[in-house]
Amino acid sequence: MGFLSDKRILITGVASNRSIAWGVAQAMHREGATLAFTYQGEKLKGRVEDLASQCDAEFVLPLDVSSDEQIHSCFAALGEHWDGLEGIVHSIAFAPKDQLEGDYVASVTREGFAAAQDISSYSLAALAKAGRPLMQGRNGAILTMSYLGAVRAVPNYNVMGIAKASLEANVRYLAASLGPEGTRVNAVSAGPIRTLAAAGIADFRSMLKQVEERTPLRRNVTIDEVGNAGAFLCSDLASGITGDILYVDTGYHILGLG
Ligand code: 0WD
Repeated sequence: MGFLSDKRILITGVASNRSIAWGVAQAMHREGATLAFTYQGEKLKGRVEDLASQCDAEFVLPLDVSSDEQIHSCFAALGEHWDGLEGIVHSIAFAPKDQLEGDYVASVTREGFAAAQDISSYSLAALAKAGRPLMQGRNGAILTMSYLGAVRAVPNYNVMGIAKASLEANVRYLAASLGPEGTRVNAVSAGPIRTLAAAGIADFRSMLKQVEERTPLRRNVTIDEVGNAGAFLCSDLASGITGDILYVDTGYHILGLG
């Protein structure tokens, strides 16, 4: 019996079999969780349905977090299938491509900044709010994905770094708010991984190379490693941990001078 065998968990942010959310879903499935998935837009529907079936998912729902209506419908539909929810995995981020290249001051715009905050940070609070009635009193957990750019100035990461700083603060405020009703909220801060979202960041390849050369473990992290840590954080093994950011980055964040 796996350590998530009594948990029903909603997985967002699967866009391909390289997605971090897919690594988390596979680890959770292995540990016995009952899963449901969401997909953003019709284009991803078939692919997410295929992946979801590999995890024996009970259902797959549409969800674009920029729409309050879709968030509402998603949780209404979820409530028809399940009478409660023990976990939400939020693995979603977006910023317009022109915001993720070059000098921060030169590239930042009001619209780009707002879009990054809305989709990459506010959406966590929106999902927590929509899921609250189903999660109350169930010792459940919410998990999101952050990156070192939240706390260090990383070239080209720009507005996304500020959105991740906001996301990490969001984790703390949500943890304080939902803790009294038994829900924990944590983030994994993952090292760089080649995914569709990462392809939007200028010069991403040199980030991977630099990490591989300098990080204590001398290699990049995998979605399976992030998945295992995410599964742990959403399980009762992590019952004393909330409001925290767990680095799963082969140790890169501890480095000073290179
Ligand atoms: O190096 C990396 N890949 C890292 C990613 C290092 C550390 C953290 N992360 C974070 C990302 O910032 C993000 O929060 O992990 C999370 C997942 O990202 P990922 O797995 O790297 O990327 P991907 O496989 O592309 O999944 C992210 C998905 C979107 O994919 P695309 O490629 O279409 O942008 O987030 C979803 C979408 O499926 N997404 C949305 N879902 C619902 N509503 C929305 C939206 N409005 N926007 C994006």
